[in-house]
Amino acid sequence: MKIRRTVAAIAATLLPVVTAGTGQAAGAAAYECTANHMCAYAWPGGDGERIELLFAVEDLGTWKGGVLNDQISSGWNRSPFPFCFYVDSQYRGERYQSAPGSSGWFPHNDAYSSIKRGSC
Ligand SMILES: [Ca+2]
Repeated sequence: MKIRRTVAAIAATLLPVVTAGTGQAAGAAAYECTANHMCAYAWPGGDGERIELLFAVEDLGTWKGGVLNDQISSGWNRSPFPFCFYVDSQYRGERYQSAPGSSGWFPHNDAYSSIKRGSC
């Protein structure tokens, strides 16, 4: 009896760990990005609405009803090229260059309106 109680206690202890593991799996889904693309996300940490680019978008206001216009907070550049993010459409305004292979938080949070492959 004493042994069975111990096993039950361990099982109860492990249960929250399993739940946490499920949470980690959801976290691992963040930063989804097709190889060789520049991916940008609405939320920090590579989560939320995502755009995957090979070259450019001149006005995020016209992409998917503007769902990512002035919304991008993070990205993952899986391409071999730098990408330039602009706070205004038509590749104007303040800018941020995402280096090949880099990922993480972007400055100008919730401001980007156009993106183009190449150095800023
Ligand atoms: Ca903007």
